[in-house]
Amino acid sequence: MADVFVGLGSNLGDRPEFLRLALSALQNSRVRLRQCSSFRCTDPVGGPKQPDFVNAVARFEVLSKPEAFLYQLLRTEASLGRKRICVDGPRTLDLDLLMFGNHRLATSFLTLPHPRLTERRFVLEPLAELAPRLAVNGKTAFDHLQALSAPC
Ligand code: PH2
Ligand code: MG
Ligand code: MG
Repeated sequence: MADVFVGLGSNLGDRPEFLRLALSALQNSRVRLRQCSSFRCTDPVGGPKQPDFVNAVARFEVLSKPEAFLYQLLRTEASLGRKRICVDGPRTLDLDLLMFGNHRLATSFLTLPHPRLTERRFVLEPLAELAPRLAVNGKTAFDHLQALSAPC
């Protein structure tokens, strides 16, 4: 049973409802939702000019392998109207696999921990809300968040 963190984001349509639908669609005999952070409205980072996002992070217990769980995330995005039109563009639903237990992977399909996790406040804030002491690349989620806030 792996302790798994997923980043959720939406900036089209009924944004909180897409997040709620995703949380419920992901649960099955191999995937159990343990916790979800609060939903935050965030300014878009990168990509074209686009609407604000609603972001959250959820924690699951997962019996599947990491690649199988990533396929499940991609299928859930597609089933809730995700269209891949441009990089970092607007979307009904984005589900990013942030951490899968202590797995470290770098393949063309999947990198763990998620390579941009520690750069993104819209991910680190809800992650640190759920698990401030979670170790990510040798530092806690809380410390990564503090480092983002520190003046240079
Ligand atoms: N996702 C992106 C690009 N930019 N900005 C915010 N605020 N929230 C996101 O989820 C987000 C983004 C690509 O996945
Ligand atoms: Mg994303
Ligand atoms: Mg994504």
